Amino acid sequence: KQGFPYWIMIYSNYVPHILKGNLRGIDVYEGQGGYQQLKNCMEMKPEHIVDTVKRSGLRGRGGAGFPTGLKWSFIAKPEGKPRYLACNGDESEPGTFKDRQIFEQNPHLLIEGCLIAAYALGLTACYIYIRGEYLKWIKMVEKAVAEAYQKKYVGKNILGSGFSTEIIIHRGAGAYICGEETGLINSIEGKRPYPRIKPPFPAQVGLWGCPTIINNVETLSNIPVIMQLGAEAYSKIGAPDHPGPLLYGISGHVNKPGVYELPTGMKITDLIHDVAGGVKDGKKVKAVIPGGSSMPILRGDQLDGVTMNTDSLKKAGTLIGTAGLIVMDEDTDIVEVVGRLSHFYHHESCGQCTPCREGTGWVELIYQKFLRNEATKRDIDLLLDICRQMEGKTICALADGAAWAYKFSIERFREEYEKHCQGNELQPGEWDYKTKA
Ligand code: L3W
Ligand code: SF4
Repeated sequence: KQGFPYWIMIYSNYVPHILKGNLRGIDVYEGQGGYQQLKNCMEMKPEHIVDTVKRSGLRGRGGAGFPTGLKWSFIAKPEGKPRYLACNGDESEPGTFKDRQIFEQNPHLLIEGCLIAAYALGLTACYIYIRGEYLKWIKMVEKAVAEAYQKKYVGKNILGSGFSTEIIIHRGAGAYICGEETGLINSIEGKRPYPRIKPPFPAQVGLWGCPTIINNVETLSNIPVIMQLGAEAYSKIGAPDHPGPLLYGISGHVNKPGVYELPTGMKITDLIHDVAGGVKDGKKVKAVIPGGSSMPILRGDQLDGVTMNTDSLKKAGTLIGTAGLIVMDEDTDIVEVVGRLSHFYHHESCGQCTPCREGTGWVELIYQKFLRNEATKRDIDLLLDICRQMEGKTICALADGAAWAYKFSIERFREEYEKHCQGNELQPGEWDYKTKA
């Protein structure tokens, strides 16, 4: 909202596709050509839709950046079993707040995306899973779904096509782990949201043992856009390795925090200085986390020329995640920031895997020691060792994301950790981790 007139001034040649202003009411949405793509798709062969999404180059917007068309093509089609869609709107990653803009401004775009996916993949029902704290947005989406039912876009024999599917809204209850796709499946099934071991992937064995496609809210909202523009035109928006419109959520020490829709591949420095109005009080950037708290942190002096797409971010040593940029100014205490995150990961760990359950708790205690200025340099290496024990050794990516937050902040800001150790020498007999390991 805050950024809308601002970026349009700078990037006047970019026409928004997703956040086009308030299209909440179905009449307004239809007035702008809404649900036309669903009608067109129902005249097409389902395989053609899957192929179009594949050729568009769309990658998942929920964190992993997995190619959407490829995921759709993995769906198993066992005889006699229904297939489902689960739309992941359990937006909970620190620094990520873009899906709620879609719920608020353009919920019918998401619903149309779900319905096109349902038709293309022959799905019996679509579950839209929304985090419990988003009560205001849940009500908005509920209203939009009721409108879509009334107009016969959802339900039995949609628009007389013979195709039927249902949309069910499911509320979360406040746990981050419900956003992990298999935790989300368990949650919808009414179970404790413990992530499941993969494989089998949900596309083979998902809700109630049936094939289930799980896509993020923003990913599904891109589907009508692809069908309207065509795969070729869509693939030319933004960076070729990661094309399309992207919702950048910019927070932290910037003058104009907010959600901005722009093409992928924007320079991080342009996003901070032009789009988000620069750093508060003219200060310098010390650090940026580019895609939600689980993605590796970058130093301010690493940002030159880095753009928001898979290849460029990989080269810089990080990932795009949810494109939620957390900007930190020169006065930020990185140890304090990561210490705060250590509390988050410990609190949100579901506790199934020992390295995650014990590791996140142990790490939080060590950060508390740093923040009391009681840590020694040995604790820095101890943190790195715990990260090694956590990473790649658990059922889901929560432990990896946590380990990355600690590990990369040490690798890239070791001097900040050492500052918290000043004056605290190793006691005689205390094991010097670095020299003995
Ligand atoms: C069938 C195969 N399907 C992969 C599917 C898989 C999933 C997708 C990506 O984590 C990210 C993570 C976190 N047959 C398949 C297959 N798939 N191979 O492709 O899979 P994966 O494992 O790379 O990622 P993931 O487990 O889904 C998601 C990051 O998100 N993150 C952010 C979370 C926060 C939000 C939010 O608030 N909106 O999303 C948290 O850590 O780092 O990279 O669908 O089934 N052979
Ligand atoms: Fe649970 Fe952590 Fe294991 Fe994920 S890694 S399943 S959150 S204990």
